[in-house]
Amino acid sequence: MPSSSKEQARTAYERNGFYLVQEPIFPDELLRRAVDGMEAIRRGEYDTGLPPQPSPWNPGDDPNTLCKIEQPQFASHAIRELLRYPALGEWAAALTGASMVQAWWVQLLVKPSTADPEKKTNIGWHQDRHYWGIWEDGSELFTAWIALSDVTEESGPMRFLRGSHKLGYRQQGDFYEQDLEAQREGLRLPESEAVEEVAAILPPGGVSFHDRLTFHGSGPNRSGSPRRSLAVHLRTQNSRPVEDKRAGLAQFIDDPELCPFIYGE
Ligand SMILES: O=C(O)CCC(=O)C(=O)O
Repeated sequence: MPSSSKEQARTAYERNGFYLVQEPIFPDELLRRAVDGMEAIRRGEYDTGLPPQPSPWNPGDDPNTLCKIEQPQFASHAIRELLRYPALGEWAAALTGASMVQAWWVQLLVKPSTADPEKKTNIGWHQDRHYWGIWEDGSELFTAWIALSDVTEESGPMRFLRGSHKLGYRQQGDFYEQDLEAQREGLRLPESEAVEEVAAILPPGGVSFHDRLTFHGSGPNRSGSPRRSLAVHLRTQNSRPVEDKRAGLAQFIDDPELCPFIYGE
């Protein structure tokens, strides 16, 4: 990427609290193997010999509910390779100006296509910071959300509230809330801040990046095929676990095989 476009991308990321890379940054063949790896994990097959971490969705669970599996890279060589693909770290560093970027936690997400609201496939409005109390306040933390299927308006794309990262930590929001409209009404954002909702429309291999304070959520998938992604939670050199403890979501950061440094180091 020429340095002038990098600078523009960084300025847009800082202004909006998210950035969409709407062209594939991974080779097709690697994407195909990563999708196969995701499906193997969903069947309980782990080619590394290691299982993922305890997860809300487990092999054999209803395929028509939201599938969320924690640390899938533990269990799949192809997913490990995808995380290490240089363009991912290069984008992460370009947007933040970081000298080091580490992938410290990953979530596999499959949102099935269903018209049944009982299946609870929505993801409620939230700021990731709400779930990341293990990190010292002010730590530079963000997410790369890798699309592994075509993410269209019909497939329940992630939606961002533009500029909401500037509102600071609001101590509101819930990943598991299903009624996004009512929840958004109740967010109690300052009236002076008109926040616009932006859908993260992405091709397979496209990536969206968002700040830990940017409100986001997603509605139902009505596309007829599953929406597949990996949410890769990242940190820069400007981050530290509380009391430097290796606990909770920060427990694996000293293991670069499982939590790779994707830029610098
Ligand atoms: O996949 C979604 O719709 C939301 C994912 C999410 O909350 C995240 O990546 O932080």
